[in-house]
Amino acid sequence: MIDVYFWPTPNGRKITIMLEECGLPYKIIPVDIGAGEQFKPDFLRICPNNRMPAIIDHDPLGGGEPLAIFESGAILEYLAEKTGKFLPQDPRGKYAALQWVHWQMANLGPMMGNANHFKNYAKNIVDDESKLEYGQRRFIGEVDRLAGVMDAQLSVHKFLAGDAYTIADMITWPWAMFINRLADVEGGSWEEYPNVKRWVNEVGSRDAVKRGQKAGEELGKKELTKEEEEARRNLLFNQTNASVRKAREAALKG
Ligand SMILES: N[C@@H](CCC(=O)N[C@@H](CS)C(=O)NCC(=O)O)C(=O)O
Repeated sequence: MIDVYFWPTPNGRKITIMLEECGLPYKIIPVDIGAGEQFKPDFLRICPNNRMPAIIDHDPLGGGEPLAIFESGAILEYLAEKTGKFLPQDPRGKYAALQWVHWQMANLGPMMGNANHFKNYAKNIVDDESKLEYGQRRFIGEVDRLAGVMDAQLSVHKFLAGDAYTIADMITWPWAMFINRLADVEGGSWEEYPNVKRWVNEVGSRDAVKRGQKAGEELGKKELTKEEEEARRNLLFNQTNASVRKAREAALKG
């Protein structure tokens, strides 16, 4: 059994999609990131970065004690190695996929996260919206560029790593499915990225992807009051070493 420390966000869904694709049994352990559960000592002992997702595999590859892993890219690589699925074994095929896994982790995810922040959240935080203009331009421009990079790749290949569906597609899809809404200032158009659109629909039509996307969705559906929303913003968008030190020290004491 694999415990998945999870909240229904794009990074969380990468893991449920892969587990569904592999048919591995798993149990969702909710980590309500808006309520601060990512700072609980039990979670920090698994994930020192206070971010979900993370997993504990109770029947790990190589045997022995349960194995804890954080960072979605490392988790997907591990699950691919454990099952022998969705990551080719030959060096060319393997690195064709892994380069896109790292591209998603280092580029698409962080840039879309920041574009989303500046476009949709930051206006509730700053006193003067004109202060957001540079951040919006910078991150929306980067998302547009990255969507173009993906589109070029998908104009000559069926999937990101070539002919085969791999963890590169699973790690990228939960973000790329809404890239049209973040890649331009108006938002909403797929016109510039027809090949990404084709691939989003194709990957999204897989039964395992649909199940992985739906898993745990009820967790994020609670209606919040204005005060609760503000408290969540304060918690999520004001983190520093000093603000998280106490939680980290408590976790280390164990
Ligand atoms: N690079 C990490 C990113 C994880 C991440 O940013 N998770 C967010 C939710 S999507 C989180 O846990 N946020 C909690 C917080 O900001 O305190 C991964 O891919 O696993």
